[in-house]
Amino acid sequence: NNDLYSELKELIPEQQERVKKLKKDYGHVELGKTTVDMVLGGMRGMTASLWLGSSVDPEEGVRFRGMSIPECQKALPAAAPGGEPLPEAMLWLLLTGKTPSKAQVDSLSQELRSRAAVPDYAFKAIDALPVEAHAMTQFATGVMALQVQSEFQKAYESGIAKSKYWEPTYEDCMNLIARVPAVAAYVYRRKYKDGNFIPMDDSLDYGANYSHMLGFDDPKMLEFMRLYITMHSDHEGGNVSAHAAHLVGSPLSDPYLTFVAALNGLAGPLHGLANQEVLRWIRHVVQEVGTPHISTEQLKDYVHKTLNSGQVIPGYGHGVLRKTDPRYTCLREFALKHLPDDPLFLLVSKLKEVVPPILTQLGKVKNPWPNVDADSGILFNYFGLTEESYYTVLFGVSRNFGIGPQLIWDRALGMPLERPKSVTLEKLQELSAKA
Ligand code: FCX
Repeated sequence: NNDLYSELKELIPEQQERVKKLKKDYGHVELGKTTVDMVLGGMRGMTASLWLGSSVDPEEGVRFRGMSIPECQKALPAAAPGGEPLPEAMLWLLLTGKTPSKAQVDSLSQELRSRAAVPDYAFKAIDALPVEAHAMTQFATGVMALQVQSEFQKAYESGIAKSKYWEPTYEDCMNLIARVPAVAAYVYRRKYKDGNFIPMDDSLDYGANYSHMLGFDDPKMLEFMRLYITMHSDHEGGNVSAHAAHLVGSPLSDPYLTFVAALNGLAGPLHGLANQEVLRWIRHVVQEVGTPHISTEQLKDYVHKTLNSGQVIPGYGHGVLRKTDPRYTCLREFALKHLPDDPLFLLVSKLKEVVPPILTQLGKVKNPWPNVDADSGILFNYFGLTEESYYTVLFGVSRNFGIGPQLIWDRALGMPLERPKSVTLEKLQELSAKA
């Protein structure tokens, strides 16, 4: 099958059986205990939900459908042989668990282009906001307006059977993925380029088209955008954006409502907004010292100064990872290949030596190593996308690739409404006293 829908339709019955059997035969199996630490510590380490597309090992990092980042870079089709993986290929992999052929990826590119038309009222909804509104606010508003076209909502209103939920969900997810770049590019051009908009180019793949609509056509930037979207697509189900999507999708909120929930979580500075914060932090250092050629001692001083003022060092630390994020390493390798002498790249390289020992000395940071947000902004900045307050929108466009497939599977597998138990402080003390 070159067509993703047909491929998926074939896979669903087998997976439905698998889940049914697990529930029937092994529903009682314990996966771990819930401790007071988990309740007070943001549910760290609590295995609590199903996520098909990817999983994160604390030491090794993410695997997409069992494949490491280098394996994906090798196996997934690229725009030109030997190039970076196409985001469409990652979408196919996340949804089906299979590595697509180039023909399948091309067909998906074509399908997404054919779904890409954005209704004018979505742009008007953005226009209703002041230009100074944060890029994420403008983006989420535009995406929210796209919800008017939800196929799932229409189908539910006309009484669709539960067994068919996944079909309009698929339609919505594909439409949403197809339409989001034009909305995101509109925000960029409106906010930073005087509303000088650039239409989609029908000859380009997904990542290249997004870059083109933003106003960047350098072939290296197109490759970087493909890699960036692929790498940021998914990071298992527990991170704030994926978890928010999973929760909000669970009462059958349609994919648009679900994706906006994810974006709002992503806009938090401890999650996706960290990519903006990293560049902002670096710019402050450069401004203060007066040059990007900063000595190790000066850098150490600035790190201490940030920590002493009660702030975090953005781009470092993680809720699950305990080693350097392989997504960081992958983007760094791209930078080493294409911009080894860029002064800001040299600065973040120095930072990666300076920060971990200082964070380790604090004695409380579980992971002092760089995360995915530590170097992505440097690359965009190098290619001319210098407006850091836009960076989280780029992350958002890419997160759609992981969230959409999971939502389709949630509907196909008939996953229920999420409703975990909470506890009062009195009850927590009472239970603790008994233990
Ligand atoms: N700088 C300073 N302090 C840090 C730190 C950092 N980079 N990372 C962790 N800490 C501190 C925490 O603030 C916490 O302090 P507290 O006990 O006084 O409240 C302590 O160390 C223990 O936190 P830890 O268990 O290691 O980390 P958490 O799982 O609670 O939080 C995040 C993980 C990512 C939120 C944390 O490391 C952080 O704030 N990092 C900086 C922001 C960032 O880069 N976020 C992006 C993460 C990710 F890649 C993404 O989602 O995009």
